Amino acid sequence: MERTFAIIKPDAFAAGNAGKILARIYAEGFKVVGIKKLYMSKVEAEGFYYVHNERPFFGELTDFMSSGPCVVMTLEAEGAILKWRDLMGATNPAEAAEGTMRKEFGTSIGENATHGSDAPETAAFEIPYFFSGLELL
Ligand code: 3AN
Repeated sequence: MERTFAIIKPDAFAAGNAGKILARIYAEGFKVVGIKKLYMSKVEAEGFYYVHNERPFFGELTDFMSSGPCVVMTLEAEGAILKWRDLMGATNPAEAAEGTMRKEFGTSIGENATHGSDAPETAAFEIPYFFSGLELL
């Protein structure tokens, strides 16, 4: 079993799509090991996305992620990292496949509804950034 880290981003939460996204997560067979709503500060968003801090969209990305509440999750499944990346779809909703979360709920490359860890090392940083061991029992 593998764990990954997922976010229902502020755009999807504000649009009332958190329930639909969570329903798909369960329908695809993930176990939701940890889940909570939070309202990230700018500094917390900058810490989370520090690997992108040289990218031109870093300011826009961290403004957006701290613009409203989101839902953070730790998901478990066989091959959870790739499985959740597949269910999310391409970063740009315009290029995402039919039936994916970003196709259904994303509106732009920045406001793309969901986040997911892209590798085991990323998940190993992202999960404990938001969840303590006790929250993942
Ligand atoms: P992914 O989330 O699919 O792994 P990354 O790692 O390339 O995509 O980018 C991280 C996040 O930064 C994306 N989820 C997206 O919200 C945002 N992002 C990526 N490219 C752009 C861009 N050109 N303009 C604005 N935001 C972007």
